[in-house]
Amino acid sequence: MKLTEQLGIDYPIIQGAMAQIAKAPLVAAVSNAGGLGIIASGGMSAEDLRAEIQKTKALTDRPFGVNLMLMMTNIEELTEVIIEEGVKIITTGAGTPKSYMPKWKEAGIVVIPVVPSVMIAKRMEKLGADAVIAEGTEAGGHVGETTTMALLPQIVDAVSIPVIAAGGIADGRGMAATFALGAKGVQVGTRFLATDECPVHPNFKEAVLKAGDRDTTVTGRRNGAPVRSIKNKMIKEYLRLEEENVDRDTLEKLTMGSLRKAVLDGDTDNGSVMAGQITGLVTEIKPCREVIEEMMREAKMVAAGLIVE
Ligand code: TUI
Repeated sequence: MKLTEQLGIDYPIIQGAMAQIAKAPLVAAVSNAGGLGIIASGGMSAEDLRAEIQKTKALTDRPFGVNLMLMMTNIEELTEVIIEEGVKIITTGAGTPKSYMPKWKEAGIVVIPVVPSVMIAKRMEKLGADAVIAEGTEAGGHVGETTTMALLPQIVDAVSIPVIAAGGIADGRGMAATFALGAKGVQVGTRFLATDECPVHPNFKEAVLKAGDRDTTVTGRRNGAPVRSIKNKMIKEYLRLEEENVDRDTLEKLTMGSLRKAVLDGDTDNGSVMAGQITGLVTEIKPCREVIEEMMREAKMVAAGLIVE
């Protein structure tokens, strides 16, 4: 079965689950445009998630999914809400969904883990994942080490389930490139930050529009939770402290609540402005429908016009 049929969507474009940002307005806009919107449940309580699912349902009749950030401690409760509300698609990130998988599969949910390596992709296939999202280190937020260009074909060769590409894709050229490497779909985050419907502070959108190809960096490699974001005052301070080998607590204090600062308050100097390396390509705010339709049109044109000689 084609991925789009399996997910009940028109186009194989999935919106990346961006914590604090990927809520009803963005999720419904992506799903209404024929892609797959995903609610980011990271940081939400079960009641928060239920409210967000119900808001989304009020805005769209199309399928949408929920992402579970596996570092969270309330996965069981979030799972109950997902099943009760009849959401049929789960993506996971930042860990292994091993212990939850049987329950999700029993509930008839399509499970699509985000994976940063071949080993984890194979493990997810064995556990019964319906597809995997191969996310390269170009992506924003919590990332692995390998680039999309290198990771994707290796995962495509290693598993028999569909592979969705993520990290570094913001237009039809990028989409076509990942399909050339064997992807059956793309997950896109950064491009959807700069959309009319994205409920992030305008300063955050402005930071994404302004940032160039070298303006993101990864912090936290040392403590095992590497995160890519746009360089700013806070990140420079973090890197300086990391260099000085300060203890974990000091670093944690600096980043505590930093995503909220950027997303809700628009404090792009002291907040965490998570975005991928492709941010340099994003220079205009558009409606989600336009992003999706342009991406499909361009990907088809690029793929049809490829000449290798
Ligand atoms: O999860 C993401 N990206 C994220 S989560 C997030 S929220 C956050 N906020 C502050 C600090 C840290 C996180 C922001 N961005 N992407 C998916 C992803 N999953 N990337 C890497 C992984 C991953 C890592 C290890 C998936 C599986 C895995 O398994 C390890 C194991 O236990 O086998």
